[in-house]
Amino acid sequence: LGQKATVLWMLGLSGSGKSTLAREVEKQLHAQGFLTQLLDGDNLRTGINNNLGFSEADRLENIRRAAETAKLFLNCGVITICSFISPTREIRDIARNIIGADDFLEVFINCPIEECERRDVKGLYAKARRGEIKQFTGIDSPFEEPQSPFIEIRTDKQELSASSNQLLSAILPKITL
Ligand code: GGZ
Repeated sequence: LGQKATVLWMLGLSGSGKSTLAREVEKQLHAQGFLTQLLDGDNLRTGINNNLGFSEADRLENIRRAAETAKLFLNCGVITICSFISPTREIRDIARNIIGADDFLEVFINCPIEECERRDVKGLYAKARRGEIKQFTGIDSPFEEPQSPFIEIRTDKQELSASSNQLLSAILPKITL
């Protein structure tokens, strides 16, 4: 393999564009011959994490298992793209400690909550505002911005292709032998 394995840990609010960007970056990496694995709420919360909800303790366990899973992929040489809200510094420290700081690239998908709520792709913000979903991140559950991410991507200020290029050019030196 002509690649150096690493974990891209993408974090941000619901609706910030994490999954869209994660899928686009994975597509571009594949096209360049990299071996990748995407881990996100869609494939973990329906499978190994299907007994977990959104309490603080469950989010912590969600991220702990996600990080342990990412470490398995990392150890077999795969570029592992993780996409989880990962709302608190404590939660992200847990992930970083499991994976190892040298292989953990924190990618902050920064989009103001007003814009996430305006997009409301799945109607979840509206439900949270009506009280139909409790403990919704940014509404009645905390989101702490990272203080020193490897990279910050403003999805409200640029198109998907620009965000993807920004992320790819930052990580290529880290994943190329
Ligand atoms: C936040 C929630 C909640 C609550 C359901 N709070 O935009 P989505 O829908 O597709 O992605 C969100 C996903 C978040 O799961 P994560 O595993 O990334 O979260 S964490 O890192 O905090 O464990 C959202 C949906 O689940 N969702 N209820 N209450 N997001």
